[in-house]
Amino acid sequence: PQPSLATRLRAGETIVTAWSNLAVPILAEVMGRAGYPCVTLDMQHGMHDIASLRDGLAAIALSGAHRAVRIPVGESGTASRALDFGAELVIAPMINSAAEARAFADAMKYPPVGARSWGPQRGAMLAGKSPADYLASANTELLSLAMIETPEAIAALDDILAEPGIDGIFVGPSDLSLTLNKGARLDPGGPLTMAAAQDIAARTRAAGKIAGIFCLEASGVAQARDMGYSFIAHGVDLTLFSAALKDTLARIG
Ligand code: 3PY
Ligand code: MG
Repeated sequence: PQPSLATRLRAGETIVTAWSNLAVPILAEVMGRAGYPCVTLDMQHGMHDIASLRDGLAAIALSGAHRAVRIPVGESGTASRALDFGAELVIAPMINSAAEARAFADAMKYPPVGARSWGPQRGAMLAGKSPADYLASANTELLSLAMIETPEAIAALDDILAEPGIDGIFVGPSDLSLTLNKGARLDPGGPLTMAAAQDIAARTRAAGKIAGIFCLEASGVAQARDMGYSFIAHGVDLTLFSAALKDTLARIG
């Protein structure tokens, strides 16, 4: 069988994930079939709900790509459901303290690391695992990434990284720029944001954990990889579809 997402990331591979906003399971599958090694279903700013998560995760599995989910702010219970439905990696937005990281980790990991409740029938089915095999591998194979997108989170970063149930972080450069600039402007590719991203990657790698980031521009992917990021999001279905339509209309003339 294909190596797990956790195995690939821990081996140092760079994984670029497509970003599914439109909550159309077939589109998520199409992104996987196009060659993305991973597809992330976004429940925070994207339109996914529990039903599209259920069907979207199955559709991604059909494409052979890895399955990731971003949950809404403060919804640790949804992190457990995403895992139960077959997510291999969950991103939690706006984690600003060790306590918030621990609440997320508790939902992601079975005892003794956390307090996740048992019931992963669908997740085990998509992973092709028996309940016993699923339990034996879940805490190490299913990854929890805490989003770092405020100065408070940067100040708490070492404590967040010290949480045993947190496998890594994921930088949101838009919110990070908005909060670093105290709401004055969005500047996700600006020097202040990029310097913070560089520092966050270095501290995360020093802690032996996975560094992830969202890239708005394709050119940002190589830059992020050079900073030490290995789980990199680029390519939003809504944006890509709109650009392709405009391109087609332009070529019709
Ligand atoms: C951000 O840039 O703030 C994000 O959350 C990216 O999705
Ligand atoms: Mg954000």
